[in-house]
Amino acid sequence: MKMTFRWYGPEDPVTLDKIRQIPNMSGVVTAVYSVPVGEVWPMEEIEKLKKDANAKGLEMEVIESVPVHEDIKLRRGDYKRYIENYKENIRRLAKHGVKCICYNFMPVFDWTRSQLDKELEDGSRTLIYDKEQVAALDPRKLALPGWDSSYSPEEIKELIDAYQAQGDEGLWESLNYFIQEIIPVAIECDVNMAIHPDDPCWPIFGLPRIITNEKNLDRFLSLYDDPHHGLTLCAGSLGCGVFNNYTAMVRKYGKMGRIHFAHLRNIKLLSDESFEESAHYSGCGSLDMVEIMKAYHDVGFKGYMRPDHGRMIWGETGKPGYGLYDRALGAMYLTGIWETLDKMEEK
Ligand code: DNO
Repeated sequence: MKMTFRWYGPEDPVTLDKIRQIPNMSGVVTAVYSVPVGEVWPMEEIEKLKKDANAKGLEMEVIESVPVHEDIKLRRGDYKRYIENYKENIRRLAKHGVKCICYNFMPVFDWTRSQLDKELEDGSRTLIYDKEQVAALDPRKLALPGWDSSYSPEEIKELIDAYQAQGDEGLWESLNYFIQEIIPVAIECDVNMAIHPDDPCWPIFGLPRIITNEKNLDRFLSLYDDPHHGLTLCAGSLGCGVFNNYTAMVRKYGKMGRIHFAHLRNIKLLSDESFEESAHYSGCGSLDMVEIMKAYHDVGFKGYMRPDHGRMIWGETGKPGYGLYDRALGAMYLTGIWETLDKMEEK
């Protein structure tokens, strides 16, 4: 296992100097943010990110994400050109030593929450998903960190209509088309493609969402029989569905060698389809982190891991979910569990 940390590039207030001081940190997970979704990433920008990270003793072997243009997910418009661009990005990243690319296939909206600063009992602030609050939101006017904010409300409305017309099976067909095109390039470049599950793992705003549960992950993996076609197994995204057993998924897909990237965070399930993001420690949430880490350890997980969203603690402000302190605590907690498992195995 290689512990990594998400870094939003030179603009990120969580600097490389801070990240490198977290014990056991092997590298950063980053991306080129200056290029519109779908376009080719300039070589100089990839190179600069890598140079900056390497200069601080950090690797840049994981990219999160190379986003997939909506035209690809809808198989319309310029999708063929965008797929060619995507292949070129895989090649360029591989040239710079990237080994794993995370992406998702969520229509229009990436991860979704209804509130980004809910105060918890201990005074920390966190992200929550409340079913009722979400139902009251107008998706045309929503914007969350990490989303492509280049669409106008009218364009979002049009996109939502197009996805509803396409439906689940249409989205599967688009995904299959995309996978058949890009995986051969990933194989050639020896880059592991790791799809991120839909977050949360159920349909929102009437949009199809398909990377949500074990049955669909099985179906996804069966699209291409090669280990370069794999998963980012995100504990928070899959774990918020009561129908998912995250630990069992780690064991199953880990044994198959299909998990390339692990996102670990804890969530507290509040009711059906409502949850808050808690501290990583098992005692704070609904997921048992020791059981999860043990499953990764038992399957001999050699991929990348990162602490996922943290709360805002100690007065920190910044990008919701991506402050320094709570994620650093999470990284150390996970590293501590892993070290214990290693040592117990030696005995
Ligand atoms: C949220 C992240 C997601 C993730 C993408 C991967 O914090 O986990 O935005 O990066 O879905 O493509």
